[in-house]
Amino acid sequence: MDKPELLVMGELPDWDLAPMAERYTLHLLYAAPEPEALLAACAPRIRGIVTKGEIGASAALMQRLPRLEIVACYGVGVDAIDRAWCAAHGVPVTNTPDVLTEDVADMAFALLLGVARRIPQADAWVREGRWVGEGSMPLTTRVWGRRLGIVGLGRIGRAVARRAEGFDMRIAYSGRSPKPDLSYAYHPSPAALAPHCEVMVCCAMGGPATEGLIDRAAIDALPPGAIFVNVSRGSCVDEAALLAALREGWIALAALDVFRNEPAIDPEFARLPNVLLAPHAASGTVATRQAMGALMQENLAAHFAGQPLPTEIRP
Ligand code: 8YV
Repeated sequence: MDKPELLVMGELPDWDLAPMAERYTLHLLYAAPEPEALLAACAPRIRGIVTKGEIGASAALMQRLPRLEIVACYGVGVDAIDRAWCAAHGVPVTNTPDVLTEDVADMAFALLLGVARRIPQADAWVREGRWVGEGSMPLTTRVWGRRLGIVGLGRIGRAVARRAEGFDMRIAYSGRSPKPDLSYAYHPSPAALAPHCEVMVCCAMGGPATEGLIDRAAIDALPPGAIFVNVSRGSCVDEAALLAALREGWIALAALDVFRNEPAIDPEFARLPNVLLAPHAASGTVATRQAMGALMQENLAAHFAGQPLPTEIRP
């Protein structure tokens, strides 16, 4: 029997591509010198799209694939996939929840500690001989015991909160609804949460519901000198307002793993000395990426075997 043909939108590790190539015919769109020519040639036979959190599957693409049966996302966030189109055309969408939660929460804390305690600058201070030449580096900012506001207390937000408890932080959160199982103070919006936040960490899911969620009003409501961390999606933030607050020092420090228009981010971020940058790498450990790939493949295998999908996102 012919192998099902899949369109692979973004680069995947060889440890996924190799076993997938045995079961499927893979069309690697990201590696094609002429993506349009590749698409024109294979579109009528494509039965599945494999995509990633940061790379989308648009209606314009999917309507060119008359045999499309499944969209499998290598990532938990499916904001870049046109789910309304998928629902209307009976195409299931799967993602990779849970397996990446703890690593993303680790990264939120790594970024928070990195920017507050000036870890990149500390490293440079030693390497550049400034310790010998100038003595101690400038003093840094305390993290433990501070007031933390988490925007979005889903799986990742809760994992951030668990870590924050170990740092004796005083935790509050905002989200669509209060979580009755948790005693942290609830606020209905980031603007309402902001006055509490010496540190604000954004863990909200992306997509239309959270577009511009952390807006100018929320940023203006932060106490002066706040620290802002984002491990969710750049689209959750009004970046112009964030940049203005960083320029003024209203937000003293920011640590960002996600941006609008990745990877060609607003170049001003890289010019600001009070920002720590990461290239959308929060889930990027070998162990988690292997687990994400395995779960994505389980979803594909279940689909083509006619079995229930392990982690389908309900339309
Ligand atoms: C990316 C993510 O998918 O899970 C998500 O929503 O954004 C990330 O884990 C990852 O970078 C793989 O490309």
